[in-house]
Amino acid sequence: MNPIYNQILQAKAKNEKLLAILLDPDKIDLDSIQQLIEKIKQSPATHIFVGGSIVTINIIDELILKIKENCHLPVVLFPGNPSQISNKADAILFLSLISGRNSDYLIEHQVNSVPILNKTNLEIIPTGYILIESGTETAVERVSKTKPLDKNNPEYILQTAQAGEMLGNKLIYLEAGSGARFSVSKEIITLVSKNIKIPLIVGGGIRSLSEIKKAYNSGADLVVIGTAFENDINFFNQNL
Ligand code: 1GP
Repeated sequence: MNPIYNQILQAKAKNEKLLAILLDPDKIDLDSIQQLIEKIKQSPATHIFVGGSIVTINIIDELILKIKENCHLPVVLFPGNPSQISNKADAILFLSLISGRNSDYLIEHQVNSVPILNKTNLEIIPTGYILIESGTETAVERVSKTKPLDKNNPEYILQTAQAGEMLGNKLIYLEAGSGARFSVSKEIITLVSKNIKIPLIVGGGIRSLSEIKKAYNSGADLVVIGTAFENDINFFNQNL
């Protein structure tokens, strides 16, 4: 039961770091998907996340089927709203935007997605999603109409993460936002990772292999890379 989450827990216990490549269906050209998948297979990625804040073209099912035909990595949905749920994936990060105070993203979308989820076999991984200020307004902020947490108040960020853990979330995701100017600082990652027991995901604005390493060394269990790989499919050609 819960194979994907258990694999994340086992990796954390062994201090093996995980890497997810985030594919935003809006930015994928299905005609060149083969080449993209080959690059993912050559990369150190352990997971593929699929989703985005605004997905306008509904190609999620098709995209996941193409990935599954060619690659064995687990596909995990990272949905911006219930329309992005696909039963072709393996699991879903069941996100609650606990940094915000917009009830739609705290509980409403989750309630609305239950009838859809009940028709799937997706592994559901409850995830406390925390948006942190990163220099400019990001899509998550715009779409969710919530304010990110102040990066200069790490104690409050930690308190939010701990509340997420106490509520029963299985993962905490520290998010600077896609294409963020500043990724989550090593001080914040260190503070949160040392003071929660559940695995920690970090993403947003990570653009170099040294930044990935920095996040790992600070205590991130899984790092998410979206924009950097979108902009350059040879991003992982160097060794981690
Ligand atoms: C966004 O954390 C992810 O939700 C990835 O961000 O696109 O900046 O890598 P980037």
